Amino acid sequence: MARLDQVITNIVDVFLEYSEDEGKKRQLNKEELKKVLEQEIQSPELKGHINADDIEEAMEMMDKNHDGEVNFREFCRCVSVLAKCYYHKKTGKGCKKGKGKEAECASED
Ligand SMILES: [Ca+2]
Ligand SMILES: [Ca+2]
Repeated sequence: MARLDQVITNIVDVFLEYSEDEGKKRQLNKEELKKVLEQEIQSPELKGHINADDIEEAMEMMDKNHDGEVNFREFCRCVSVLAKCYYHKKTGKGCKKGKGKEAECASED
């Protein structure tokens, strides 16, 4: 598979695999989210932005509609935030903690 094929299928597969573990299917509750972060994020750079050790904060950062669980849309948004953080790190612009608890990246412009 080409690299982007892998990225896209991995995002979907990881979400489906972990979200169907318990509780509502296609929603990650706190326990499921913790497992995703522990097992599917290994790079220290990314762990610095979202960490299973502070699952309350991670959930707050990801759960945009405040229903206590992470749906696929919220999951994708977080993946893209992490990708942007990594991008800015590679290109030397750094990643700053945004307003409130939300870790955001320096904008493109
Ligand atoms: Ca679930
Ligand atoms: Ca939610």
